[in-house]
Amino acid sequence: MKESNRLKIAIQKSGRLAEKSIALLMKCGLDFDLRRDRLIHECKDFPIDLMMARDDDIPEYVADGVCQLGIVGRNIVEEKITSNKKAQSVQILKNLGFGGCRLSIAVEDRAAFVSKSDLNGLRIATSYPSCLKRYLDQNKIQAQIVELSGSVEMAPGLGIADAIFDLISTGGTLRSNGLKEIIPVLESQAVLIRTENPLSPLLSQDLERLLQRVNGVIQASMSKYIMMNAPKSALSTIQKIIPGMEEPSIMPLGGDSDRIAIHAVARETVFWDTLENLKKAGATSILVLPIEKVIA
Ligand code: PRT
Ligand code: ZN
Repeated sequence: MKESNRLKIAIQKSGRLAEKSIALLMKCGLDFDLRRDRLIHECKDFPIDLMMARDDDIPEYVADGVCQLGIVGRNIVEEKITSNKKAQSVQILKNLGFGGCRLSIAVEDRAAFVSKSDLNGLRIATSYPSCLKRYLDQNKIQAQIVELSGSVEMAPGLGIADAIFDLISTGGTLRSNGLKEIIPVLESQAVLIRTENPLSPLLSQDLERLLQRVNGVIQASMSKYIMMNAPKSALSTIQKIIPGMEEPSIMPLGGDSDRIAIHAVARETVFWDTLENLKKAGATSILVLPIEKVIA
């Protein structure tokens, strides 16, 4: 395939990952004119075009080199890689921190289930037959795979399966269908994928620039800027409490030689209990601020 001098990234046209994929790219400073109902949207200020696709097609587009990049759920990538040799030429570059879910095995609430071996002889409904087959083979379980394209959670109620292997996020769908999760098999979230085909030096350079921005946006979304006042003697305790803290800035507080101001970047989520522990250690006026961009 003839290589253009612009990158192309495939994202889901509509569905659970669509909005967040666009939001991520926009946070990376890419600006698209999305008003018209088109398949391809040109980015105005970066040499990249957006290709709108069904999520199931994205790994193949990237493997074929139709697009060099794609954003899709890890669940889809794993299914395509296990079922289709061609799709193996796709590389996962990065977890993107949204679209979190898991592929799990679930059975009816009333089913007695003690261990994996209880799956032997059951009919398991799924839209992910290759991932399920891999799991069953790896665990030497003999079960029948019932392939369905949707509404998998209804299969036990309809009497066409004894168990299901499907995506779960909150578990609400399972509960409302009288099912319970018994074995989580694969954790998934949206991932950035690239083709393994070599890129021209120009495209490689653009890809590097884009990746640096994606890393910056993801790091910023996980990081917080924390400011507080505290007794000097509490500094080492406070350093242990803040998750993923880098070297803090320490400043004297006017009029009080025993107290200092501490400013620090926490590289992980800051929960309420962290703030409560800081307060217990003597910190006051604690402020936690979002960080918009990070560049190392
Ligand atoms: O049209 P297209 O083919 O592009 O989209 P699609 O309809 O196949 O996919 P879509 O938009 O439903 O999902 C896209 C991706 O979102 C999936 O491939 C996952 O990577 C991710 N994702 C995250 C989910 C869920 N969470 C999720 N909960 N995909 C589906 N679900 C479904 C699940 O199948 C089940 O029916 O939601 C139900 C369970 O949800 P809970 O919250 O009740 O447990
Ligand atoms: Zn789909």
